[in-house]
Amino acid sequence: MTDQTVIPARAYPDYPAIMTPEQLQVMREKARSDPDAFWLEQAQRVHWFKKPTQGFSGSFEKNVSISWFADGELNASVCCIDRHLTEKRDQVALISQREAEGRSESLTYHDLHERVCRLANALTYLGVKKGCRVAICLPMVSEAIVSMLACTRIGAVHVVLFGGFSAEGLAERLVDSGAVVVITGSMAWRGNKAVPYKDTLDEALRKAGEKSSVQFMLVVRTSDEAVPMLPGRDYDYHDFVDHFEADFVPVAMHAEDPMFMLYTSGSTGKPKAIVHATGGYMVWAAYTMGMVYTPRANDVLWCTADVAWITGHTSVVYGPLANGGTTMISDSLPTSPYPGRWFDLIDAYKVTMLFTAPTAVRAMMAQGEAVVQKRDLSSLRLLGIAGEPISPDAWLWYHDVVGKKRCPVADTWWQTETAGVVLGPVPGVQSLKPGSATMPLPGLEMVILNSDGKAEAGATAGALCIARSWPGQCRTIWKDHERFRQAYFSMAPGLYFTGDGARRDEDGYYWITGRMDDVINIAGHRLGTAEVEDALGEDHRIVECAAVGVPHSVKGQALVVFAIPNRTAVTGVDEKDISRLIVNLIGRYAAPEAVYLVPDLPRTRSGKIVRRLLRKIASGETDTLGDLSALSDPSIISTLCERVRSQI
Ligand code: 6R9
Repeated sequence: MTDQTVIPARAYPDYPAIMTPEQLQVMREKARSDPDAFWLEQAQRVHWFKKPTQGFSGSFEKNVSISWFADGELNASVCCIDRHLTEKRDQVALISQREAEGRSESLTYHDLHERVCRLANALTYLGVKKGCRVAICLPMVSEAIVSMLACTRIGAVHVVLFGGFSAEGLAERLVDSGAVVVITGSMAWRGNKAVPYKDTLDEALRKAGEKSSVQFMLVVRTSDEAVPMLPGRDYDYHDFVDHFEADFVPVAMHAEDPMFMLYTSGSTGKPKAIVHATGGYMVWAAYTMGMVYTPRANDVLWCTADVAWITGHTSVVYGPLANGGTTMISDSLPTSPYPGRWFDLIDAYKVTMLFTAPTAVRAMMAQGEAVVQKRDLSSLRLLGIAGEPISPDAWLWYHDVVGKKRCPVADTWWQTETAGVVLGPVPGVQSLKPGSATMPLPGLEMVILNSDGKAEAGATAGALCIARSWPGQCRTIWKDHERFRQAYFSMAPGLYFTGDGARRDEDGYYWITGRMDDVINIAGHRLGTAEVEDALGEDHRIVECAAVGVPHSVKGQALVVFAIPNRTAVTGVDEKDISRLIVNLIGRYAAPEAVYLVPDLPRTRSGKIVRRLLRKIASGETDTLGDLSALSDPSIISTLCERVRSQI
């Protein structure tokens, strides 16, 4: 680990830092000594119909109850649109670049207001009221963002569903959430693959049958081909919505009224819907994005996350718009239709802040430096990262090659459950360490429990927990508060357990070591799969790798490694080299049972490696792989199975 590399904040003299290090320290101290006063002050970042006078109430103990700004009233769409209408009416709020259609669309705050109001009227006409759930299953088109905001204008709870879910997966979520309306598209292109949104939803609704509460479906026409519409249930989005009035009086929401739910995976297979509350979420989106991404005049923030993820909610929609920024969406891929596509889009749209996942950085790295050097990336001023650990190597590549050492890299650690950034730098204010998500934003009290369950101050390692509630904390799991309590509050009394392991160094910087549930035990030696991956990640000959534990008759568990070799490296790497590297960097006990060189790894569309599948493939349990439809490229599975079979 290269904790020794420190890039001082003064390395970016031109970066418009929002405060001095001393001011940041004052904020931290204030948040610590008087949290309620601190958060009530931060709450002023959003527009309230009725300003709150209460901060936090509740407890992490017993049944767990969490409430913030309880006497406040607001509407999220007003925080994101109406409050900017006087000063920024003609400023672009949303750029939607449509690779599939070869065109883009820019909506000003005024346009966005009109579109959101029309849809709010249309949904109301269909019977949607405050508290109703509305499912949104759309590709990256402007209607996705308009739909989310229109729900919040009515007070309906949006449930954004990933378009890559199978019909089975969608049916389960539609039934569980009790959605009454679905907003979808006819289809989408992902690279050169067609994704049939409407067909899959039709099938999902057939499967759900009586158990579904869906009465209407609005279909955005995303291709020229006609899709079958069910009379009385299905409406063409624009034919229907565009006739409604472009004004809608926003519904005043209590701060604790639910704003949206988002399905995420836990340690069990059953998906869980994380519930976020209106007031706390909006303050959190405005605060975290205001601290880390800080939109200024003429800034364009392009967060490449799919809208069906928490990053898509907070970093694409609510964070940038609450701060009056310009947000960009795109249905492009970094390597398709040609390597370097994203760099051309950055130049074409003068993107100033690029926020992506480490997996995309690694994909760019694999294309080689020459692809970047050919492009003009001078519009960029900040680079962001979230979603998974990034190796110091990849971090430095992003920083040096894409950012030309001019742009700070903000590695931000957060979760669906935290709603926004928890660990991350205030750019230009804090020194950066490649591979570290820096430290908590003011107001977050992190605790690391070591293997004895003790919380030590200073340098330590163990289970990453949060000691005190923060406004963006999720309130419950939909219809299963007990599961919520069990999953997050049962490990240590009075602490929220993140599920992640972390190390804190002498300077107070945090290094995420990966999910605690991915720890394997080889003959009594505990080994983090992330430890192995970090070790290999430092070798230039390996683009990316995943380590998993498989059952072993003698040692209990054994390590298996899947690695993507870097074809652009000067020297190659083979299986034996990889074993040797691990033994040398970690120890003999970590010597892998098998190493497979592979062209790619199974990933979700948000880029996370699906280790569950790798474990099964590595242990030869290939007939129980389950549903593969949420993978970004399911065809990789047969390649991996073949590779494993041929090496046995
Ligand atoms: C925002 C998001 C949450 C899990 C989280 C952790 C991993 C997220 C990270 C990171 C290392 C970072 N994670 N950010 N690991 N460094 N900067 O991704 O939410 O989809 O809920 O995933 O992702 O393991 O617990 P979500």
